[in-house]
Amino acid sequence: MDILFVLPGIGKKKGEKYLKSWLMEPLTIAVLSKLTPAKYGRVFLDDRIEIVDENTPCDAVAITVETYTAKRAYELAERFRRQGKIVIMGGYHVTLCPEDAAEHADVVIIGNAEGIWAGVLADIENGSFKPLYRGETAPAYGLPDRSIYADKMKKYLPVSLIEIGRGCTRKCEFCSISSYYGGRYRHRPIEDIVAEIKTCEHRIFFFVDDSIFSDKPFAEELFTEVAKLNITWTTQITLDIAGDRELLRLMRKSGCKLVLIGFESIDARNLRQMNKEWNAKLGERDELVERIHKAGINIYASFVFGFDHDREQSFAEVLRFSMRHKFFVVAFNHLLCFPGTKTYETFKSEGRLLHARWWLQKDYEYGQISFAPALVTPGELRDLCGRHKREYFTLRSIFGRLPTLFSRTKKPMLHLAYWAMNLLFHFEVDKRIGIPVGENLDEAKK
Ligand code: B12
Ligand code: SF4
Repeated sequence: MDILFVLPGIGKKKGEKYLKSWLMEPLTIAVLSKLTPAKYGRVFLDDRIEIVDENTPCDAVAITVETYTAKRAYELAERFRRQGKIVIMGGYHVTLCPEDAAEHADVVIIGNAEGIWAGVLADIENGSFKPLYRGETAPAYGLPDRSIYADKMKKYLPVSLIEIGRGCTRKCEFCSISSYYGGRYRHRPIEDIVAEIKTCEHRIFFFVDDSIFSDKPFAEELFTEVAKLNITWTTQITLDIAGDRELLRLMRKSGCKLVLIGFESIDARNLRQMNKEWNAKLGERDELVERIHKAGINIYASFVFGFDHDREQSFAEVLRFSMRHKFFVVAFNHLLCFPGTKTYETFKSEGRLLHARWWLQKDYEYGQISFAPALVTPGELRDLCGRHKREYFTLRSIFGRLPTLFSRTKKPMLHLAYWAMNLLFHFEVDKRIGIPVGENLDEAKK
């Protein structure tokens, strides 16, 4: 039996290439390939960079689905089903909204693939498969099979993606990770992680955890081991790490040069609404940020706008806060009401969703607001995000932040990363807006 793995893209503007800053190696596919018994044939098509042809020889098609890629995934699924292929779907969107995917898949997988994937394939081979399987939430184990996309490696950003653990112990209401993993964090054995790091082609690593400090004693041990490998790495953390100076020191020593922090908002009322008020209670925000910078770690600051106390003024305040701290880069995104989250249910019950299944809406575009914000219109929210993002990434702002970068680090590699990321964001801010989410298949083939 032959399996075709597919990673759907979200779409492209006519005549333009897929966003460079999103072209990371598809770790999900490497993990699934590793879990696939050796007796099955396997191929991988990456919809972001190549044509996904429904005539590709195979018996079953395994598609990974996020909310943004759901429409595109369903279009592809229908094409494969017309060719008589069995379509299997899994991933965040499928787990959090299985009834949506069930309309387009023969087999729906809820949760992690570890522990069930080989059994699902055996059932398909025997013709006795069920429409739905439920995997336990589990950490990854062993080494992912990156040979499945070795031929495409040059097209991806030169960064190796590694999983340390899965989940997060916090329960922010808008967050898919919190809904998927139910407030639990489970990590891999350190030996696995170290062994994997040693096999990777690139020496810059993105540990894809959403909150790497969910288990502090483990994080300490991990950083001590990683320090021996002489690598550079980045990850996503919560601001509370700044409360632990020793952990910060270990982290820096082990090669961490940049962290993404989800500040989300600087308004305590918004943080309360999303159940992230602990982010404000941690102490003086400015002081915590300074501590991270003083430890020699740069910050990719991420904000989400559209909660009930956001008005035009809030954008200016966040921009000022970001400029004051001279963050390496920032993200000013609008709130996304992902299905399966508490925020989605609340907005739905308040009648504030503009479309219940906005991700399938015809002509839905990246940047389009799918709910009614309280103090601005959906159009204003979209424009304010764009305008303030553009402002942070003007050449004047990029140059203006340079002296601070020099005072924080002399490392040429970080200066290179600063220019690469800031220029990429400078040129791609507007390119993102208006990307069709789930483009027409015929358009995609042109
Ligand atoms: C790296 C990353 C990115 C990268 C690259 C993404 C890529 N697809 O290569 C970049 C930076 C470009 C990115 C962009 C975005 N991302 Co992102 N990203 C991640 C991140 C941190 C890691 C993904 C990963 O490799 N995980 C490791 C793999 C092994 O885990 P997994 O995918 O869950 O797979 C397991 C199971 O889910 C299941 N499974 C998954 N697929 C399938 C398929 C089958 C057939 C089966 C059987 C099982 C199965 O089995 C696997 C093993 O157990 C995740 C968070 C996370 N920790 O996972 C967010 C995450 C996927 N991103 C998210 C979001 C929202 C976005 C953006 C929309 C952000 C934005 N506002 O612009 C964009 C959309 C881009 C797009 N999809 O085209 C959300 C998705 C939520 C949702 N409901 O869909 C996540 C979950 C983050 C979050 N905190 O909510 N992202
Ligand atoms: S801390 Fe981050 S990953 Fe954890 S639930 Fe909150 S937003 Fe999600």
